[in-house]
Amino acid sequence: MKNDMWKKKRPGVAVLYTTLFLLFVSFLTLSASASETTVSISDTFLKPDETAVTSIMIKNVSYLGAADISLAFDPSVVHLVSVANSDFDLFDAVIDNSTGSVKAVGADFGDGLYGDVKFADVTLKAVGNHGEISALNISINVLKEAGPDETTIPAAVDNGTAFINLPPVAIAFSAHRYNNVGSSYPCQTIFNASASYDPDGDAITNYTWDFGDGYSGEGPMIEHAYSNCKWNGTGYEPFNVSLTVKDDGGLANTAIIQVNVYIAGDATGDGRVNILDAVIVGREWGEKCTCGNFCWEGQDRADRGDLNNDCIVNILDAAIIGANWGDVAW
Ligand SMILES: [Ca+2]
Ligand SMILES: [Ca+2]
Ligand SMILES: [Ca+2]
Repeated sequence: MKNDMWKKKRPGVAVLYTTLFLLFVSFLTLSASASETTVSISDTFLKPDETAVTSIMIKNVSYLGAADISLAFDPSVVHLVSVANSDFDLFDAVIDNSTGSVKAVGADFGDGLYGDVKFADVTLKAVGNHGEISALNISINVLKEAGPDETTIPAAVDNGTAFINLPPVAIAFSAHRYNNVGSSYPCQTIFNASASYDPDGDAITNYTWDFGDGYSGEGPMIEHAYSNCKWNGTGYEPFNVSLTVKDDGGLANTAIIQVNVYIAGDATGDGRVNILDAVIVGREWGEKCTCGNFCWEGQDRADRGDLNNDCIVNILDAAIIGANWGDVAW
């Protein structure tokens, strides 16, 4: 009897929860669509005495009619060469490189601007020394809709920075692009970031790796063992490995590479350990890495056949196939 009463009540509870859930989903949808207008200037990187262009954007507007925006900068670090190329029909800017400010106004002819609007391209020249920075601070004096009502558009500000410094360039290699499963066999992945560089000669002070499996590490050369592979039902998915390098001025750059982690003994990458894998090891028997640093660059099949990642295809790789004969990834 108790059971019957409980059963009768359950549909009402289910309807209540469904309604609450739908309300929550529609709230999320509304919040996502009601994103705000933002006036922003992106970071810019210059060498001493050279110029670079960045842009002031007014993002996510509708019926924008006029804008009056100021930009403040450190005139001992950068000067402004020009402020131009606006999406507005009428545009004018007054640059003052002695105080470090520019005041610019744009006006639309009446039909309004929509979406992401370019207020202006700003051309900067570095007048300071390598390593110096200048804030690029925006203030909004007027931002209003087209038409006679003078309706103000509320907006957030996203300031930028001018760096007299170029960011480093991250370059990542995985010595072995295949196999890489390291839980039960000596099959470490070796990652190498030593080709990364800084275009203006700064020291690279940080090499940070994210191996894509929840683990991370530091250093220009690093080993990592994956403890499992990602089988999606029809094939392996590679791990995305990211390398972030920083120069001694704190500027960063990130590169992403993919590594293929297979079950032990699977040279072909089909998810099974069988005769086809033995064939690869047989055909590549005796092959060694030729490009140094445990690197199989340009030797794709030998890389596959080197199941324990020791840079030679030999009896140890054949033994891994033997020990895992018949295994599957699913
Ligand atoms: Ca640099
Ligand atoms: Ca296979
Ligand atoms: Ca080997």
